[in-house]
Amino acid sequence: MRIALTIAGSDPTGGAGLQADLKTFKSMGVYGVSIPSVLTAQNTGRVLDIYELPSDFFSTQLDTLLKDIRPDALKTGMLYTPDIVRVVVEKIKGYSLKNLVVDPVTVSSTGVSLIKDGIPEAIKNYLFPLAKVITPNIYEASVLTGIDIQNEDDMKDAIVKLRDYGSEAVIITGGHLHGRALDLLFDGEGFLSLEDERLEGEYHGTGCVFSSVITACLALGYDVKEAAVEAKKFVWGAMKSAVSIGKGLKILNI
Ligand code: PXL
Repeated sequence: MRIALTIAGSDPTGGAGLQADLKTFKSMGVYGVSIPSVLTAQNTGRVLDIYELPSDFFSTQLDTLLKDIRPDALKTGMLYTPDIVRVVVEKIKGYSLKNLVVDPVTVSSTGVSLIKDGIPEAIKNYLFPLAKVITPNIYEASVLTGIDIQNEDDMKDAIVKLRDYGSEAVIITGGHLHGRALDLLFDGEGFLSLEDERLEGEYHGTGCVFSSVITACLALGYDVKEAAVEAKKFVWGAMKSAVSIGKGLKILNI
């Protein structure tokens, strides 16, 4: 059985974060293991509070798991503090982990910041160079590059700049681009545009689920292009059948 690891924040609704990642791995036929980076108090309407784990305990969680289990692929989601990023980088190098997917989470779907000072720089400088693929959305790509992305040309400028930070490939998910649902992949050789019918409305957890499908696909031996096609299809289907389980945002049906 192929194994995928997620290192991410806990989201009790199961719509995003570590819980959504595990469900997605399961749907993809991959065995999921998980390390929480932070705990959030949240429901479908809001993130109320964030609890940081001491970084030495976070480190112990990773050592304990990785001395026993070797994941075929892994992803990072909400890392929250530069200290957590430092530990993640140390473990990826120390255990020679391959097939890293970095979802550079910055803000919740309900508009709350999910990062502390120094996170964009820490992720960019230390984590991206270890990644097979990074999966920012339009907003995250804008924050990380300083390019105000308004259209496909801006997306192309940003994606080239993002790849210069050191990952093998970049996928910008464009669900938040005006009026279009365009994802763009760049692997240094060429661009691949993936466009689907846009589904209106706000959904919780699309970025987490997208990057989890990519991670599961890498664990299964797909290349990045095949993984991107699969992820787009999976997220679209899960959005189409999204459910309202609370009073706030719809949750993807995974
Ligand atoms: O969707 C980004 C995200 C990632 N990780 C956690 C979250 C959220 C959004 O709320 O709660 C834990």
